[in-house]
Amino acid sequence: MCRSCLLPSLEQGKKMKCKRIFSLILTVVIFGFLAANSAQATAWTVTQLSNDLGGGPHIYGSNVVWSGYDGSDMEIFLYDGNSTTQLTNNSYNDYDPQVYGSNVVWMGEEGWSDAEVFVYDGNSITQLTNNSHIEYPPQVYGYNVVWYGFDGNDFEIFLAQITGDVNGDGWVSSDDLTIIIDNWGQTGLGRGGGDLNGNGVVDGPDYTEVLSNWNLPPEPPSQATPEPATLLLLAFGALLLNRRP
Ligand SMILES: [Ca+2]
Ligand SMILES: [Ca+2]
Ligand SMILES: [Ca+2]
Ligand SMILES: [Ca+2]
Repeated sequence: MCRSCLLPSLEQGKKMKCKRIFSLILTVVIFGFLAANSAQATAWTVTQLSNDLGGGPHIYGSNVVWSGYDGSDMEIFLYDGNSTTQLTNNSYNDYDPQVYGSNVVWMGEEGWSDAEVFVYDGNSITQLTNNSHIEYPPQVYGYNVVWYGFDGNDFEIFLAQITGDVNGDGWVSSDDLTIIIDNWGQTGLGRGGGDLNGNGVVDGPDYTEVLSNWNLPPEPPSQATPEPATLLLLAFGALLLNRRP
């Protein structure tokens, strides 16, 4: 074969060799970079959430709560990962917030010797205590709120739960009614088994407690209208009420 015929294949061979060398160098560089980064500490980004003398922060997931000054007294603020909402707007100090999901609890100070427990359930605020005694900052887990307060004689532990909410999901609905009907007449099951009033048996007062708090707080729109199955449950429950254990 003539020399001029061999030249194109020699050039192609050189190009292939260059490509292999370049790929090898690139691989070494990438692995070197990854290895160097894996040895570094995790990077953190700091964001200033408050601009109001914020104090006492607490976090659950991306939800952050704190007590901040509004120009006259302390208020409770909630940051949901995107924006900040001021939950309280009153003339006394609100402080020591805790958050679980969208539920927030805190203390509201009515005076130096008196404070009350408040809860925000994602929709509205409820005052859980109303007395002339001191209470200490509450804790929240799901729809259970607990705190330490004076009962008139000494200090005790108090627990608040949504009235009529058997399964503790924050809504009083057909799910709660189903548990009561399924366990009707049984004893020793506790609140989660349907004995809401704590008299030891799943009975009429428990059923009545669910009905009298039906859809409180309001259920999601998709569940707000009673379905035929729910209406059947209600009718069945009414029958049970006529033959209490
Ligand atoms: Ca306030
Ligand atoms: Ca009080
Ligand atoms: Ca429920
Ligand atoms: Ca009962």
